[in-house]
Amino acid sequence: MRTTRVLVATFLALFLLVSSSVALAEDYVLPSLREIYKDYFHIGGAVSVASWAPKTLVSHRDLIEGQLSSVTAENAMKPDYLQPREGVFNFREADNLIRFAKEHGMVVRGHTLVWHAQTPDWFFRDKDGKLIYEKDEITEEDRQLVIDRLERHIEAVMTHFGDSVYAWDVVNEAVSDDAAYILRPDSPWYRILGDDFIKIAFRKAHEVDPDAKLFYNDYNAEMAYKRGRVVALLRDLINEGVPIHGIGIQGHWGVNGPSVSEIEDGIRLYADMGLEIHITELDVGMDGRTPEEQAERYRELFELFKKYSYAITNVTLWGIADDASWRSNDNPLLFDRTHKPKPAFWAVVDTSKPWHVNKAEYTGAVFFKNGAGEIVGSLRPGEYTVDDLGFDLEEVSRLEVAKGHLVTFYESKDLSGEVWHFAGTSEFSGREMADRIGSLAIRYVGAESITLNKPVEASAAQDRAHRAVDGNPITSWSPRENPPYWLTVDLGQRYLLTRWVTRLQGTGPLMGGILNSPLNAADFSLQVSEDGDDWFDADAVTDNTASITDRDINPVTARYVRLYVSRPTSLDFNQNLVVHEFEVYGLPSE
Ligand code: 9MR
Repeated sequence: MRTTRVLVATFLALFLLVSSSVALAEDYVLPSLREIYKDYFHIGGAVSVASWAPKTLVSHRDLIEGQLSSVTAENAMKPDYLQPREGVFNFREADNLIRFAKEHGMVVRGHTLVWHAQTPDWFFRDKDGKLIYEKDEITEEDRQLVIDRLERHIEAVMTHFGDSVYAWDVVNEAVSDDAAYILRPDSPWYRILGDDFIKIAFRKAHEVDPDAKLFYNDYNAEMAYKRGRVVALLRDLINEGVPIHGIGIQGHWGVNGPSVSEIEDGIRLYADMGLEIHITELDVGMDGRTPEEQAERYRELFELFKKYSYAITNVTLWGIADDASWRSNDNPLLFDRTHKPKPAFWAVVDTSKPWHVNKAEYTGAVFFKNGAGEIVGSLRPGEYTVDDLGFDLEEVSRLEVAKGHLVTFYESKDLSGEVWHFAGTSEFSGREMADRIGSLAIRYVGAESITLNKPVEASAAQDRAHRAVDGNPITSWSPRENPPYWLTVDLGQRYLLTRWVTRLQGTGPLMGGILNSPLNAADFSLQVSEDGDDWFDADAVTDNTASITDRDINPVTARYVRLYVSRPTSLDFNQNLVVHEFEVYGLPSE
């Protein structure tokens, strides 16, 4: 109880601080990740400038300018683009990017000098035009020819760009996915030069530009199945005095994996070797999950990156918006196809709060609409008197309150007297109310469920009932006989309830986190009570198949809440209910 009071006091104090700077939110300015992360690391993005790819430098320019402090050419600095034929260089598109970066005070990561892919054949042909790596016998002359080309490419490219490129992926993706080999055996570089090509490349790069930061870049470099081989390679290079400064962890991930702890183990490993770390190609595919789940995943990842920001100095996304991503079908980026910020973007804006709270602080937490459904006004969290709303309350006939928020109207101008609470979407008669309202407050209700670890009582499977409120998405309460089933939580004091969430069978490890399933609870309600005896429905869900339900309710005061399940699945013959979490959100009520 005491903790709750303290929390509420802290919340109110923060709230008052925020409210002094609130304004009408309609004209919101998109926050800039570059600014938000400037004390942690560069925020980068892969940009396409190559003539055969959609040019995001043009089509996504506003976002690139607004969000990034680092850019990487998605294709235009790869060997096939820069030197399509021996001695014929094409720097034009890359130079455009460099010019753009200079104009905007951004750094440039160079990607990539040596790779098995996107490298033209001529690098590997002997003087008779035969592919050297296909020959039965590779002569010393063949090897020397390839080494010369490798070195000449590095020299020409790095000399051309000079200090305009601050870090280079010198070698890309050389390590094998197969435990039988350290290095990928199918790479033409490896087939001709063996292990040597990596050392030769780094030494040459350092010779050409001793100030450039030189990186080894790879996918899955953080993952347990592969990182042992990457570490072995890097150790070898370091022990031999090869100039290498950092590891590029690409970060082509998904909502389902790899786990944050696996990534953290990888990051720690490289940080402990004294290497600088760049996350070079971050994108997080949906894996069939919801945008909210993708947001939560991005939030966790950026929290992790901040924790290791002593070693991580650049976090580059592999693109800007989902319409121009190499994994476009999996919508892996922070902006959607129409270039609007996604929940994932808002999650990254401040990793200490849920995405929807960050969003509401910028775009508005309450939208006031008229009879035609047009927005009359919108307000950020804060306190207001009716006189300084900037719009006419009488025109309003509908309220839309952002998830997790509560708007309270007060009779008098100093937030006192009779009160009216609203959450979610509600009808609101501005014409009737305008005369009765003096002030209003818009609050964020809190990130923590008020059922968390509170005492529970269940109709069945009592010994496991606490698992529905333990905050652990893996464990569950799972009664199997004689529905209806119910689970009561004693909140310990009265709360004003605004929202409830259920995480059902489909969210669990056995179901692999799917969106919908007939095995999810079908008919159930949130019941509330002041005394634990008289109950009524605060909200009811019917014919549900969703794995997660997340619902705003008309604010209601209660000391006890109950999840009441009348149909445990959509299948008549199946009575098995699985509830991983039963969450309720609200503010302590006096
Ligand atoms: O995003 C790049 C895509 O436009 C190219 O068609 C592709 C060709 O290989 O390369 C993509 O970028 C890759 C990067 O250079 C290295 N790591 C994996 C990236 C995604 O495939």
